[in-house]
Amino acid sequence: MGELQKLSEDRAVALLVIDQQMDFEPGGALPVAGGTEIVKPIADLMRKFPFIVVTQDSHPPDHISFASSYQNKKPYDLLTLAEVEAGKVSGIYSRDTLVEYLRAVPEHRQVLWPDHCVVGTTGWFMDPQLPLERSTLILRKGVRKNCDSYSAFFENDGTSTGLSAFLKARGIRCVVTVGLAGDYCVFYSAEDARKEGFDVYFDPEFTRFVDFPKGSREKALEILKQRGARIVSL
Ligand code: VGL
Ligand code: ZN
Repeated sequence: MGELQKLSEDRAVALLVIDQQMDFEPGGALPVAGGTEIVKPIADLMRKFPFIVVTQDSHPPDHISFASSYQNKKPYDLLTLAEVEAGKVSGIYSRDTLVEYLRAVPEHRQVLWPDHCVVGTTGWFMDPQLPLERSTLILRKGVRKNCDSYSAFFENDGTSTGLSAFLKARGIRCVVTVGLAGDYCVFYSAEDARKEGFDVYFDPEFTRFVDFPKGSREKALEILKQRGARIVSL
């Protein structure tokens, strides 16, 4: 029996479909190269697994992660704690708000993104080829204006989404992580799943990478390996 079949028949396994939304596919606001190629394979996985969590990146306009919320910032710039503390950043967020946020997030910095996945816009919708009716849970994340959320488990400031408890309450011990993007939301979700004690299967065939900053694809795979995720070909 193949590994995929074993996983899909194991009642302790959940498929996590991360942010397979139109804005992350080519033609969207934050396109991930090759993001369309994985839709059919993921749809097939969704027809095999009985327990599926789908996440949907869901931002209000003026989100803290949007470059457009700042003066003198453009998409893919970094926002750092040091420049905020030095008074070099202005925009719709107060210095106090930004300092508080950046103190709480990994590496005290935020990549600034093009506006994307604004609730209700075309790009926010899940790819229509996904059989969403099969989902056990559709989890919206990144909803708070003042905080980004890459991981399905914890927002970037550490606030829990409740997903870990949700899965554990239903006997899930293992997750298969797929979707977009492999070095952001899929990576952080897989990493947090390991931290929460889940077995993790990560198949690079079912994700695509932003690879920004350059090398983030390799870095993500390396960290996941170190954390004991299984990088496999299903
Ligand atoms: C994502 C950047 C910003 C993702 C979401 O789904 O990987 N990346 N928001
Ligand atoms: Zn986002």
